[in-house]
Amino acid sequence: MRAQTPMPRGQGNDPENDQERDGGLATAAAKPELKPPSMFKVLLLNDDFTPMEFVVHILEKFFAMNREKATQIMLTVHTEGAATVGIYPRDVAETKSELVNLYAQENNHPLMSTIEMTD
Ligand code: TYC
Repeated sequence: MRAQTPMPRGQGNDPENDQERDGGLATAAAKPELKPPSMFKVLLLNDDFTPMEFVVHILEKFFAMNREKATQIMLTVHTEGAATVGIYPRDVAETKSELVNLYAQENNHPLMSTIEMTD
């Protein structure tokens, strides 16, 4: 049997006890932030000049697609004018789109990507 020493106020060891944790102050529990982040599509736009092989390379390099998937998406952009190539939180989508545009520019191709909020 353990000896029971009285516990002074506010020095308990129960982490679930708000009053002890807050040093005796009455505090409101924080509202839990449960909203998932808005998601953004990265779109690839067609143009008349960028070589198909370069577009396939972009999709492999920045969107981790295998050659077959990259070729299929490239042809969708070519025939439809644009296609979604990935969906990410805003900062990731912005970064990917900017990296694609920079890389195309560095390689002297007019290829453009842009982002759009999902519904
Ligand atoms: N239309 C281009 C061509 O005929 C190919 C292309 C595909 C360009 C997709 C851009 O996002 C693009 N060479």
